[in-house]
Amino acid sequence: MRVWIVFLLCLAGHAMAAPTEETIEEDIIAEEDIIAEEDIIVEEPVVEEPEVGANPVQVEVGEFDEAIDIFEEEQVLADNPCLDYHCKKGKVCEVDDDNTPMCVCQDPSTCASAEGEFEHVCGTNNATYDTSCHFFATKCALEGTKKGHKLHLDYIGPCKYIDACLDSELSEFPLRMRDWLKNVLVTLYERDEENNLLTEKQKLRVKKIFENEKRLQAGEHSLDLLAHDFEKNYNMYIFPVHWQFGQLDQHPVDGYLTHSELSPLRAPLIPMEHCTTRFFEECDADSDKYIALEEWASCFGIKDQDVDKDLII
Ligand SMILES: *[C@@H]1O[C@H](CO)[C@@H](O)[C@H](O)[C@H]1NC(C)=O
Ligand SMILES: [Ca+2]
Ligand SMILES: [Ca+2]
Repeated sequence: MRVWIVFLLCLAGHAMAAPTEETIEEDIIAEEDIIAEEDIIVEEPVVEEPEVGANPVQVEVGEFDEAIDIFEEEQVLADNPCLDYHCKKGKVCEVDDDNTPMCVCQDPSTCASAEGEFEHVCGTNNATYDTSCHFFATKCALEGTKKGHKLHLDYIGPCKYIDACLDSELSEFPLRMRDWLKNVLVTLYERDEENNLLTEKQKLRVKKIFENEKRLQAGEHSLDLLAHDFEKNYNMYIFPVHWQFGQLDQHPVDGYLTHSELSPLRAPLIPMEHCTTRFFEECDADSDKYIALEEWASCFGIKDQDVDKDLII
């Protein structure tokens, strides 16, 4: 159960680091890249692989470092057109002969080397990369090829043997996940006095859950109790399941989760919960590689008539 608490912190950290202007800007540029590189045939838009495995500590340190870099560069290279030009992960900015900035694939050898195993990542090709920088630089070099299209960041940490997920174990997964999602939201609600992690509408919904005395408190619960609570307090789970979907459905906001969009949730979880991969695979009931809101809700036991797109915004 400790796993879920650690995970809670990870996600809370991610949510707090959430949608910044920078991310939006990166997306716009990512789209420009696609237009500029029309000669490369891609079957679907190349989307930004979101930051994975961010915990509150890493996020703070990382942002601090970046702030210092920018400050120093501003003084030295005030007229460098790359300064305010953001490239998506795996690319870096370079200027061409006309001093126009453009994004090119980063040479993996320019990535900072890992400070420990915890920085390694495992690709869907079951190859370990030193850091996510190495992974995205390598993926960039394969852009436009079938191999590159299929390659995704699978999970945080070096590749390892992962036990097969048994049917009985698979059925336990949504029980715990649902309970966890509800607790993440309540925790955000409790912390969210002024920093607006939740919108007013969302707060009202979570307030109802928070103030419900019958609510199962966060902590270790037997699977029987979790199952019983879901049956008895089913309504309390509807919003948390929708909310998580909305958190992930960002690139683009279209009611479908791609592999990349799911990554912030999957990647830290897989090494700890061996049913993660199978759960999300089966969640894509029609096997079109996207998890639609209806598919997502149904994986978590939400009835069809309670699936509501308006709950997400
Ligand atoms: C992936 O690589 C790890 C470590 O090299 C190995 O133990 C594991 O069996 C591999 N998994 C698969 C599915 O090949
Ligand atoms: Ca989407
Ligand atoms: Ca699907």
